[in-house]
Amino acid sequence: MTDATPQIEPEDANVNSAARTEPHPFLETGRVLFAREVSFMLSGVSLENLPPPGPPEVCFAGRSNVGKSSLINALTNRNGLARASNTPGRTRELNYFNVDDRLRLVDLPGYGYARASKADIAKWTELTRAFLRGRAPLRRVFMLIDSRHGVKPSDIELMDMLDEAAVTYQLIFTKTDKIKPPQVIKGIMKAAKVIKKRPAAFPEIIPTSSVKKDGLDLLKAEMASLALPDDKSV
Ligand SMILES: Nc1nc2c(ncn2[C@@H]2O[C@H](COP(=O)(O)OP(=O)(O)OP(=O)(O)O)[C@@H](O)[C@H]2O)c(=O)[nH]1
Ligand SMILES: [Mg+2]
Repeated sequence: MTDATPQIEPEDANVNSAARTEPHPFLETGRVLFAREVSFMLSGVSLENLPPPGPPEVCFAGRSNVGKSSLINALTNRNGLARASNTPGRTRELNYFNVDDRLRLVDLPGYGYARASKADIAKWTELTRAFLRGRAPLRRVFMLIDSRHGVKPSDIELMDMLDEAAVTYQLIFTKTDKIKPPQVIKGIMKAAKVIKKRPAAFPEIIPTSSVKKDGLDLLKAEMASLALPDDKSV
């Protein structure tokens, strides 16, 4: 972590439980997991062509351009693994990545892009809703929020759906390098209030920067806590 990593004070954590006060118990497991092989599996445009259920799955959801693909690249230390671009709406499929046969990451197409066509929005809604509500191995949705913009109405819509479907989601703040640390903390506090009473929301919010590689250890640790155990090391 760099000096720019926002530190949430323990007293703030007590107010909204957005922050961790103890080291994450899966930090080392997460480091080892992501040091192993991560490979692209497939791109699915319909639920029928997704891989048969296997290891636990986590997905990255969020508004268009929030940084989903960049975060996957940063986590796996592979620049071109997930496509990332300046063109919103670039990711149009459900992209599957295999992490050491113990976890699958799914990069979802972004939502909330103002200039998307009605047909594209309808397609996103149909495919991702069906995936998010009905994918049996899905353990957690990482809902990415741009630190500069905070929670938007389209994020709230997704939260409503996930609360109703009882699918756990965790907020991940992205692009923290773009604003000053106190502003990041302020945004996280605000978001913590939004999720406080939501039944399927995981209370801890993780600030990240794919550019500075901040917050990745904690995110890896969260994912490791959901992955199959490492039988190769026993
Ligand atoms: N400064 C900064 N820029 C970032 C960061 N993460 C992503 N970006 C930039 O934000 C833009 C969008 O990133 P993507 O990773 O393509 O976003 P996405 O959420 O996958 O977008 P869609 O696939 O369109 O939904 C790109 O220009 C990235 O370089 C970050 O942590 N810091
Ligand atoms: Mg993308």
